Amino acid sequence: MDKKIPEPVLSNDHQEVTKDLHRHFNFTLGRFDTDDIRGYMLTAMALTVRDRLMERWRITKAHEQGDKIRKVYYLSLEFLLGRSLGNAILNLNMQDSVRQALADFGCTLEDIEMEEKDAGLGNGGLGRLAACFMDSCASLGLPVIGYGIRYEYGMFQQSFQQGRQIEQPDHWLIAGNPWEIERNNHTRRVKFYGRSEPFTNDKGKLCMRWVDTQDVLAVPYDMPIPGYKNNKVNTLRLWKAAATEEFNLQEFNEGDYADAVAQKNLAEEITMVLYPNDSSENGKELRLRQQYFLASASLQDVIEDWIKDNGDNFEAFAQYNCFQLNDTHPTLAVAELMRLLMDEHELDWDKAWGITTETMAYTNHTLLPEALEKWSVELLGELLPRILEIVYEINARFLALVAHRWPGDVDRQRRMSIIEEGTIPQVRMAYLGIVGSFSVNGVAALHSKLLTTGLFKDFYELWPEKFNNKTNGVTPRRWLAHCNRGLGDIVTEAIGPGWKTDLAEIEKIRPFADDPEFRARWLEVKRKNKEALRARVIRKCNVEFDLDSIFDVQVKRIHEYKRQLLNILHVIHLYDRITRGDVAGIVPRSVLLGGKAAPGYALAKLIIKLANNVSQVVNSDVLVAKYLRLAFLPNYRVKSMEVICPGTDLSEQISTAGKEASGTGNMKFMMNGALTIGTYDGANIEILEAVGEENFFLFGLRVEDIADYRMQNQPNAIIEQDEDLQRVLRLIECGHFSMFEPGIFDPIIQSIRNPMDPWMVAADFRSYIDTQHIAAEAFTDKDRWARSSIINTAASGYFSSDRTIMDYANEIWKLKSCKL
Ligand code: 26W
Repeated sequence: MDKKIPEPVLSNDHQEVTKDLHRHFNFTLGRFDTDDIRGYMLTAMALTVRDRLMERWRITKAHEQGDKIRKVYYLSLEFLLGRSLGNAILNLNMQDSVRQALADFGCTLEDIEMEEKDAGLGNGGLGRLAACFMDSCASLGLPVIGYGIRYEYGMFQQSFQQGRQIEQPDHWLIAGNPWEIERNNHTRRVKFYGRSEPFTNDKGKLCMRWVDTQDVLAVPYDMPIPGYKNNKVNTLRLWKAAATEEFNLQEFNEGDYADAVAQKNLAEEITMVLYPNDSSENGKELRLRQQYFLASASLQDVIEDWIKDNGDNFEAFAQYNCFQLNDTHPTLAVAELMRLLMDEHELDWDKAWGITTETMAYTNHTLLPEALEKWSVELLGELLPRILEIVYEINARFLALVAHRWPGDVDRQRRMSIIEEGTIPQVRMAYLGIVGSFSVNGVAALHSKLLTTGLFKDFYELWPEKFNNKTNGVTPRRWLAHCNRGLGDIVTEAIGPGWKTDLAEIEKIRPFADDPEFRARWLEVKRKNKEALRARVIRKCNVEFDLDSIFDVQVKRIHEYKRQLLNILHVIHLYDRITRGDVAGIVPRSVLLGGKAAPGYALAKLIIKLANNVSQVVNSDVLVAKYLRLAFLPNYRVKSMEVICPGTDLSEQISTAGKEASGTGNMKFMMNGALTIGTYDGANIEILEAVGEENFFLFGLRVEDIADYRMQNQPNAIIEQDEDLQRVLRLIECGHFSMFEPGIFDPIIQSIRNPMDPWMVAADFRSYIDTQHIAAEAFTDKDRWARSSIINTAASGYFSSDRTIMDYANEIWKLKSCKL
């Protein structure tokens, strides 16, 4: 079919960009004065860039229209996008003209970039992964649409008061969001509450309908996702909740205006705030409403689109549509698709189930038991009665299958049931995801293996063909080209620019590790990046890092399994040695920590307090200062990482083996030439294999060891035999880091001494300390370090999200790229 594909007409040259910038500044924003212009300048520039995105968005859509193409929908409660301007400018190749245009206004690009707020619509790894995936899909020309929630308040902002975490709301939309386009005409209606009732339709068929519901409108806001220099712009559609007209009218007619408006809030609270928990969210109804709201609005959107071209004929639906579920959060989509197909479009159960199980794919991101979502049957029944009914039916048919396969094995039926029986019966969302999907994947090799041998073993025995691994990745555009121009430029000079779209090519810099001149330039760039990081730490923490010291960094959510505590114990150990005058072999070190604790996670918050208190003591001791500094960076987020990873020497990836599903920070650091000190966990294992043992500092127990060890884990015996650990604990216990608040760190001490400590802090202490020593020694050999650093970057090709997405596209989605 001949399609009319428009061409981009807006020019990227400096004059045109300047003209548009003026026009937006003066006319779109109505600014004529020149005072305090940065914020407006940012918006004007965003609009100038957006005009160019708009054209390419239209072109991308024109390509996709008309002849049918298979599309994928990435359903996620979180998209942690960070800033958009720099990324869009990079992808549209507008850097030079933008800089020149801004110069006319006496601004630099850096000046206005600073003004952009992060879109913090996610907690951590899972949300940022979704954002990297969107970037890769657009850059690979894949027809993938993201569906998420437009939270009014993103991830909270963190500050400290006497070293304790304080949370403040993140009203990121307050100054407007130039990147979003409201698409009122695609508004959907989502049902809640009410009841399910049988009826006979006009064809005499017995059907079910969901009645007396309280509906909420879902209004879509589209964000453009630009591909890298390929004229592609994909869509991220974020839903905002709004009250229906009737919702207000009913009360309004009863004369109660104020109540009517209050009711409106009830509907709109659904998309008010992102839940700031990255491991457990226990039974909050509002969270369940968010999940169903996303699933229902998105599925209706896709089905509506299908009906436009195909009417009520769903024969080929599965051939052209595929849904990737980002963890269990959107897995109600399984039951919702069944409902829409049966109740709204009159398909029978078997047809609907065939379509559902051919279109849904589920990704698991965690093995932590507390992070495995369950919803009480009671709550589901009240909020979504029709959905609960469908879940029960799915389960009944599934258990019949299990009974058929393993006759008489009632224990297995109980184990595998989607409904967990007990005093409070619950729906196991992961099981619903597995039963309803044709693909189930983990996010790193070890993690995927642990899923099939542990958590999902029964299901693996039933359906081995469903299970697969897709090791995570990160986008090399944001995480190298954009955030580390210095390094990107010398890589490009050495091997050309091909690595930006095919990171496997970066392997070609490996031979340069032997080139002394290249190594010198490499270290020079690293030093500049360390300067930038140092400046930020001074500004945000008032701590001065020594440029020549090893920059040792751990930034990520605060969680016991990630073991920031182990890191702090090492700092205390060094402090203890230095104050005792035992400084032989101590290499100057600057330790940076950063990350948010879930507001209700008391021990994680106490770990932050400990870090801050230790940093007070360490940094104010002039004798210690020569060797050791510790800073805790407040409000760690995407944009902080853009400064942190280029300036890091040593990346801390020290989770208890078997607990970190993959990790993605580990990949960002390695890509930027940091060396890793890490456990045999998640994607660390694959990083280690890629760089070789001599370029990685491996320590600690392995998963296999831990199972045996746990039985006879005796932290107190370990402590007794380890003088260093004893001294470290004694310093904490005696109140050295809490002079005016004695005993506040007791819960931390107890957790370490607890024979049931799941995180094995005491057990890994010795091996960690010794390996840190080896790392420090290695750092003193500048040549060797530079070589290892180059090799880390060279080996990072596999960890590009482009590779991950190609694996999803080929093996799960069966998508062909539609390269322009
Ligand atoms: C119910 C609340 C909740 C919210 C988020 C539970 C669990 C989560 C996520 C699973 C937390 C998360 O971000 N997991 C991380 O996902 C990354 C991307 O796959 C992995 O790299 C990390 O190892 C994993 O912890």
